[in-house]
Amino acid sequence: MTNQLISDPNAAAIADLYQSFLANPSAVDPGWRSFFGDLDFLDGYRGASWAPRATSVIGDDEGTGLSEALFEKRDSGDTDLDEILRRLGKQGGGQTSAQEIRQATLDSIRALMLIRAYRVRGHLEADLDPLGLKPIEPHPELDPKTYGFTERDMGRPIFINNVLGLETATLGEIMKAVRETYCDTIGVEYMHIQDPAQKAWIQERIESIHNRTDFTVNGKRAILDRLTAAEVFERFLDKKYTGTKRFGLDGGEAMIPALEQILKRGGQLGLEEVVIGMPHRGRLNVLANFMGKPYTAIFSEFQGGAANPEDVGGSGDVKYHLGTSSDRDFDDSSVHLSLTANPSHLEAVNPVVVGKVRAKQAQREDADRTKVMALLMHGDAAFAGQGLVPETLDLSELKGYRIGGTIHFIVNNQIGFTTNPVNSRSGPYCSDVAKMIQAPIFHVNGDHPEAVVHVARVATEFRQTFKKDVVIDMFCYRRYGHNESDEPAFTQPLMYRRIGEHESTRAIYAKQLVAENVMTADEPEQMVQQMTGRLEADFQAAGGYKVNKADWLEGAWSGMSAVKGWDARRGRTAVQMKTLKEVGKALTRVPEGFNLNRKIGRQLDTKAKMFETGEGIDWATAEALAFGTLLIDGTGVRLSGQDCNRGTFSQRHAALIDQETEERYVPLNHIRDKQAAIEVVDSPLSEVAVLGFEYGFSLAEPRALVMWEAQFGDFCNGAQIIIDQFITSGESKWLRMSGLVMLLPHGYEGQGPEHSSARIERFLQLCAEDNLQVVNCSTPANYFHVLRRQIQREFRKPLVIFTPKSLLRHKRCVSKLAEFGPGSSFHRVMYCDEQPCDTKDAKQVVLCSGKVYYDLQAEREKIGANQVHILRLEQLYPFPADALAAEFEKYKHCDLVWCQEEPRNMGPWTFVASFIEEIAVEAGVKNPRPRYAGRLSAASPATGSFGRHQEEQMALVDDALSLGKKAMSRIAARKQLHRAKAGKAKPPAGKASGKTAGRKAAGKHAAAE
Ligand SMILES: Cc1ncc(C[n+]2csc(CCOP(=O)(O)OP(=O)(O)O)c2C)c(N)n1
Ligand SMILES: [Mg+2]
Repeated sequence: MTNQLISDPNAAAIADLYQSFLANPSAVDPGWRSFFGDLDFLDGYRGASWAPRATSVIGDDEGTGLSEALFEKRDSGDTDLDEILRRLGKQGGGQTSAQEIRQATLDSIRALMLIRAYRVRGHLEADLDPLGLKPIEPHPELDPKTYGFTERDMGRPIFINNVLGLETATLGEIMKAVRETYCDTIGVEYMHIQDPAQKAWIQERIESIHNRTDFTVNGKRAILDRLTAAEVFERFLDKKYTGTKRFGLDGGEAMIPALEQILKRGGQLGLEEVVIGMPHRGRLNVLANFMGKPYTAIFSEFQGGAANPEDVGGSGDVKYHLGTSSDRDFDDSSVHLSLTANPSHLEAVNPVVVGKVRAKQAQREDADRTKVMALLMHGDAAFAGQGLVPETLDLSELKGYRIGGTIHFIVNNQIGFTTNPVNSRSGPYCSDVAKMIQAPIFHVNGDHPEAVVHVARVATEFRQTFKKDVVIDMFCYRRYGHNESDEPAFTQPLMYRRIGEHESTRAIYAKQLVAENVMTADEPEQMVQQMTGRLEADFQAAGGYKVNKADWLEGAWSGMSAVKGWDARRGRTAVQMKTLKEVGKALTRVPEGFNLNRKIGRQLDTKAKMFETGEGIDWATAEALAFGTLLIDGTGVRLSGQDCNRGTFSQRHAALIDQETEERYVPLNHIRDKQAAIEVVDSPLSEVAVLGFEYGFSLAEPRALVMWEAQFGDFCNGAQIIIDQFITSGESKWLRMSGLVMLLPHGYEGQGPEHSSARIERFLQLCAEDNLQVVNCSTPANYFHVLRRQIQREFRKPLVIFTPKSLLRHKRCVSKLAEFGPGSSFHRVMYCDEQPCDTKDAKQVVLCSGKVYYDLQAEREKIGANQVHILRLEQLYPFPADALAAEFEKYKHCDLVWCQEEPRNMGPWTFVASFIEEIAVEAGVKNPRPRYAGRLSAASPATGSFGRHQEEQMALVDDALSLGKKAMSRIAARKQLHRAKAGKAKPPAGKASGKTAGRKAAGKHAAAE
């Protein structure tokens, strides 16, 4: 059915039809049924309340059907009916005819359809673009004619049952109300929200006041004051540092009074802290005019001054990436602000901010999430284009990640560098993606600062009321090029001609205030002079500005200190046996009446035995011991990742599930009465947003063990921006420590190219200046210690752990309980407890890391390669030079081999080779250059064929255990492979020959080149 039907000359019949529909929907034909059914607002009025209301809300269940209401009134003989009918145009009272009721019903249906259309699509005719680049196209659904109204109908009162706050209104009045509310300088999108209370709240909030706030004189002056500060600051920078990049806010100045409003209104509604994330655009302005960073500090940075004292080190960052924090006081409240440092990568900071907020809410015991809020600013092109935006939005309502809503502020300058909106998004608005979480969206014209401040106020109230994300999309323009040295007319000549002729927001608003007699004609200019004078004075002072205190290790971080030296840094990780057993008990205890899965029950029995005998502690139990012992010490533990409660390999079972009720029981939260809590969160299927969130959490909470686990390690490249731009470089760039742990399942087990490698080589390539810790533990006990070590020192460093898959259930990959107990610690280098021969009789030392150790050990036993000793590098970075040097003392007479499962261009080889050689040279090892034994260089990390995998694995283990072989270069190995392919030679080790690799390698001289 289309709207034309309602304008049919015989449309009065529709009213009859509607009566029939109300009485019995199936009495009308399906087309009409669906038409009336779509009028959900009419459905909403069924009921019996005739009481006056402030405003009726479409979709509200309490109202009365229009025609029913009219009939009810007539039948009840209610005297008010005469009054209504009089207003509806019937003169003289008397019994109302069916014809009149029909006409009134039809008018009402048409009017309500029209009002609804404005609520849904009014934004399409709103005056949003300050530049007026495109004419506003009339939308047919917003035209009264579409509903059968004509000019003649403008003055007739129509019964609208308190919709728009009016019982009856003429079409003229209705049009005025809906156009002011929905088509002025604010366009609202909210009818996609399914929650009736949220929808109703917005409707009432904006319709009752025609979507505008009447600001007081003081309010108006305050808005102009903030606009003046914003504009003059940019102009001043432009004059003093012409051509220097500052990514000015020019054209979007109304953001500054809007942010001010968010804080002020937020403070009144209980807000104590705001964590901010924002891109380059207008950042200096936000720092100076919103966060209160001293102008002198900013000028000093423009003049080449450092943002931190020299002695704290670090590489620093450009000024429009730096974070800062401050306190702002309003009336009776004080709000703490912290702007999160961010990289160039647009939108990458979003999940980091959200994670920080989550941690801070816990610290402030902000159970209803009113005290701490995230405020994210965005560019239009970035918000529409970057995948991190929806991935982060997706976290907003999830139990393990929610923060009670973020306010998003888009500086929609209608351009992204040189890209026009038509090339940067498919949908009509840059904000469309936010509809996926049913966030309300307020589009607003940035040249109307009162409207911008008004929507900031409504958005803040919405967030504080419903604890949900909300979006402000401020249409504005960018007065200059992308940065101040770009020429925008190369690519957008017409737009920039228009901008060139366009007065600034401040100037326009100043004129308005003068016209409204809020101030005298020369006051705006006096405000400009005053601001310029202040900046000039601070500019003069900037030369002598010295940062005397580094902005770090404050607040939650106080008591922490910078790391000194490269020694073992073991921390005290050993735990009393009594405590270990206490945790063990909790791990195997289930509440009375809990319906445990039978297989899990058997696993718990096995676990109980481990603690009884003190033997055979497996990987998952060691991990649980690390968590449990930290919890007892009062350290919170948080782990999130895909399916991480169960564990990808069904090894963890952090939560037990009742088989009848699906209730969850987390044994580690029931160790003893007073303990910290563990939160294990099954994450959505995102890497980058979830890792960013956990990184953010770790920035704000140094005293919890915070971990992210990849489903398989190779998926972590989906989060590469967070790894490269934050985790590995954040401390150096921004002096921000993080103790985040990444658990990355890794290991060659024949599962194909995508489930074998967590790309050890990439992490090692990122290692420098003590920025990361990279470990590949081979025993449960060492894993336990490295997890605990993360909390037991006074500094924090991100920790990357390559975690095992098959070793989770490997008979030999177990530890004794004593290895967790008094006297134990993390080992960076490990040798075998039982060596097959005396060190003096050894001929070869095979160095390796991780799972391949067990393959080497088994094969060595099998073939009796007793003159081969094996050393495991448990920590790859910081490279354990001192520990390895101590080991080499005993093996100076031996050949050195590096064995790995990964192809030669991957895994640790290229990283460790030179370290090993340098240390061996220093230690006086006779032949210090290690020989490579592993897979040949490869484009794909692993083969897809299980058979070929096994052959390769056997070949590389054989190769490592073979004595006296000469090292083979990559080129030589490649040549040999080519010859083998041509049938002229044996393939080199690490490449399957096509038949099972030989077992007689040990002690023999395998063919080299
Ligand atoms: C992930 C990412 N890709 C590319 C860039 C390069 N870049 C910097 S600003 C910009 C345009 C951003 O446009 P918009 O989001 O509209 O912000 P505006 O500069 O207009 O305020 C681009 C493409 C970047 N910084 N980050
Ligand atoms: Mg833009």
